[in-house]
Amino acid sequence: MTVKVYERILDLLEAEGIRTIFGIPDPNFVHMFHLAEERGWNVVAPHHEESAGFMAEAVSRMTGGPAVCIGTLGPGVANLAGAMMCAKVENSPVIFFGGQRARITEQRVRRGRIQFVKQAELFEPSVKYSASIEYADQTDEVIREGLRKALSGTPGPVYIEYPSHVILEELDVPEALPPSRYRLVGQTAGQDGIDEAARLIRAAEKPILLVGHGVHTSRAGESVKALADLMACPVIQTSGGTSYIKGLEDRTFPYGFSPSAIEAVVGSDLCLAIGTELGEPVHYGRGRHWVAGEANRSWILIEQDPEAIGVNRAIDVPLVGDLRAIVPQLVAALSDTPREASPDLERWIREDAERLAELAATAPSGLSPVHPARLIVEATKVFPADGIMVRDGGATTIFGWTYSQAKPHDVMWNQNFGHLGTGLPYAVGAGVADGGRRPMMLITGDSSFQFHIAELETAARLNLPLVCVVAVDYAWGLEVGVYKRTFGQGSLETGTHWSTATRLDKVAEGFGCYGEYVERDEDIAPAIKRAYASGKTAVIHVAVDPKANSEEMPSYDEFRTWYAEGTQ
Ligand SMILES: Cc1ncc(C[n+]2csc(CCOP(=O)(O)OP(=O)(O)O)c2C)c(N)n1
Repeated sequence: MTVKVYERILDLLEAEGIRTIFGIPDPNFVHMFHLAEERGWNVVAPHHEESAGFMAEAVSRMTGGPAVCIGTLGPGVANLAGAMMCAKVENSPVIFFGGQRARITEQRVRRGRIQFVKQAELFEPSVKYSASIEYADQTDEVIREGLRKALSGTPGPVYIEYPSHVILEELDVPEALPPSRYRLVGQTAGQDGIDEAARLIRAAEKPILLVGHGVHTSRAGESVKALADLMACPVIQTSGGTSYIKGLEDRTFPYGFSPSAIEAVVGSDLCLAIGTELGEPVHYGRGRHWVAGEANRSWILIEQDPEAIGVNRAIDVPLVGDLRAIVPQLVAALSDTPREASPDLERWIREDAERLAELAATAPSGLSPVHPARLIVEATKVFPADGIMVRDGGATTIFGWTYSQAKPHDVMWNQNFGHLGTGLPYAVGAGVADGGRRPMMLITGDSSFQFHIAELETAARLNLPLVCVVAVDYAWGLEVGVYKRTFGQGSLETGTHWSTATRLDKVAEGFGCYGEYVERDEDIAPAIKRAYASGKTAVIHVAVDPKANSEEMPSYDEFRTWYAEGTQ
């Protein structure tokens, strides 16, 4: 069949189940956008290309598959750069398409070319693959290589340049191939490894499951639940894996922040790690809380990238492949020999529940502006069943780790790269992936919220059921705390404060959203309920105590141990 290049690109993406594209169109992309819309795709234009990249990343987190965004030649592509680096560090398989001038223009010896920089070289270190569709008949090989690279080994972003001279070229091509014909799909582990892992699990007395970001982004919760049931053990969340698997909410404990988690880790004789890089926030699986029991503990690691095995710590049984395929193999191997839960498990569950209840009861209350700990408690108490949680901000996020009363099945948070400003675009992307069905809550610091605040218009345009709860101290609160710790109270806090005349609820109204201003504890939950009932995207401006926000972050010392300088 004869197709244009842009049409073929859509065919190839559709073969991977992609039906959503984010970006701001320009001559390079209008044909593609037009046809995508005709074919029933979600074509979503944000207000900044970086947002487009974050939105695509959120789609990939929600679907477990690749996702797509575009940037127009020159400035549009430049704006994608932050999102590309973010996707690299967050291991998100996002395909970034960049427009470009026709190659004849690029190759000329000229000064003063409009909307032109050499793009691909700028991004090469930040992506897994960078290529250009120079000739129309390269379309299949370049797009497939992009998808292959994005999804193989550790997932990550690719950059594909789409210069204007190829867009309208015609190709004579057969039907697009299904993914399994051009890349490895569902790679299982060898049976010897599975048998050895099952033997270790059966022999262990105090096993734990260490569950990371990858379990959630590959949407493997159900099979991990089956495995956790057979192992009858606690689930320890990494800081990137803070979603809760359905049915495991009560026995899932956050690494480092819950005494139950720490006790389970210290006493464990086997750790089965899934979907985690064993990075700095889990102390590479060998520092801090792991030190005590190191000599008695075996490690099984399920990992898609063979080159990651043994890098951060020694592994006894590496199971290389797709965790979506390997976890069911382990479930099958263990199904006739389920373990008995140790009496400790019941105690940890009880103690963790008591810990949460106590935090809710003791979070400082009755203050105006509100104490940030109280804000987290009040907001998360009314987090809707099966909602999607999104996080952004500095101190606000740190208060959230300790005080959150909600156990969401989906959490969007930029943990590895720590890129502020991702919250609102992540919420939009997650909402688009979900078709706007599930309610969403963004809990965010006020400065972070303003990076991409124009995406409120996008959320409102798409009618997303999103309530943004913004902790407003009119400052970059975490950095205020850094000044205080570095120079002492009363020092200059240069560059950390901004106008207290700002009203984010009114900004929201200006975008057609619902807005409320709150400054007392008891008004937080009712305002959130009214916001959901409004049927609009909403912003609750909650005035929080700047002193508490910068000085009283809980478990701050634990958080600082993530930065492993000098302790590796
Ligand atoms: C894009 C980006 N810029 C800067 C930082 C450094 N940083 C981390 S937390 C923080 C302050 C965040 O302020 P806000 O969103 O108001 O949240 P708060 O700390 O007040 O709760 C800054 C500047 C970062 N992580 N990402």
